[in-house]
Amino acid sequence: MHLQLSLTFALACVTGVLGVPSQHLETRQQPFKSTAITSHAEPWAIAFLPDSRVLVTERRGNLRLVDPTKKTQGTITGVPTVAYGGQGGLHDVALHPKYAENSIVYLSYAESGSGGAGGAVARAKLTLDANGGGALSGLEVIWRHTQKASGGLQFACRLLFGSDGALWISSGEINQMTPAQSMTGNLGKVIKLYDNGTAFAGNPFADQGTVQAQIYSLGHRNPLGIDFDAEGRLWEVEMGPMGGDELNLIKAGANYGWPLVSEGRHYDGRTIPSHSTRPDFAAPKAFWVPVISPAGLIIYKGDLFPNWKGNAIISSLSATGLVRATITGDTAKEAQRISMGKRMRGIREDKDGAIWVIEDGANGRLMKLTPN
Ligand SMILES: *[C@@H]1O[C@H](CO)[C@@H](O)[C@H](O)[C@H]1NC(C)=O
Ligand SMILES: [Ca+2]
Repeated sequence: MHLQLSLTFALACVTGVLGVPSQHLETRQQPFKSTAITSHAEPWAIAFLPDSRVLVTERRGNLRLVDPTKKTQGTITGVPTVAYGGQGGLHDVALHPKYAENSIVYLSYAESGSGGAGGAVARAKLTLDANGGGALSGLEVIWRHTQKASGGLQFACRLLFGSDGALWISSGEINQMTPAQSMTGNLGKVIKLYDNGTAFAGNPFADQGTVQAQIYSLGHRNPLGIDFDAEGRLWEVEMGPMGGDELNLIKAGANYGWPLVSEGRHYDGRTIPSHSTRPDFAAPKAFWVPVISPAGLIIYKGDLFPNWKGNAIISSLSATGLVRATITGDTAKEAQRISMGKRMRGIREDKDGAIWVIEDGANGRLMKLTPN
């Protein structure tokens, strides 16, 4: 009784004296149960196999096969050589929409070449073995950045398949800035392809040239998360420079302004005009100053967290947790920050509505989030 009373009193003091805003109160207790499954060296991305096992990429070039029921992991061999360093290495993994029939998986990664490193996307057939591992075969590079650069920064290259079977790639500008505005290169773009790497026929610049034909939208910096909402609209999160992380609604042919406009400033302190100075560019639906460092995105569609349906859930590095934003029509607004005490690298929603996340860094845990 005493204990309870003093706890209540202490809580009242903390909330009263410090004046914690009420929107942040609910984040004191995590609104979900998190179950740690496995631990990984610099994990980047997760993908669900039909048998409920999970593929996890690790940045040095390892592809792991996780069995969540046993909390064990095996190795998939045959991953291409990756350019590990800076932010580069093995990045995303996605299953072909007809994976159940063709066993094809897609990987994005940084590759070395003339001038440094650039992003690439390859596909291969995945054969699972009886020992909790497997092998890739017939690997084929289907897309790559049109130039490479030193420094190892901002490759991004999230992969996502749409309901029309198209493959979407969120292409970073590898810290080269102006190429994000160039229509003769594919840096700093959202790319839409067929599953074989050929440009999608309905793309907005389809008749303007081979590279132009890949481009769905331009003017992106470091787009690390893409997902569709229930209406089939594509949303994207990208890291801005110093300030100015963005949540964008992606429209065919639109220019999102980088590096000509931003809500942030350059790392050397130079200012950048804001989106409001250039109404011809698409402004973000939400932005963050200071940054949250968005590293992954889902638009929640399940039933396990009914209050989050239709919301953007962003895995965030510098906010060390999840950032939830509500979407109303064409607008978006931050609604909640859920501190998890760790930089959160990746996020995916499973078909049962559970949310899976992976932490960043040396011992990044794969975790399943379910309601309390
Ligand atoms: C790639 O797939 C598209 C759509 O199925 C097809 O039209 C095109 O011919 C294919 N390209 C190659 C090189 O196979
Ligand atoms: Ca922008």
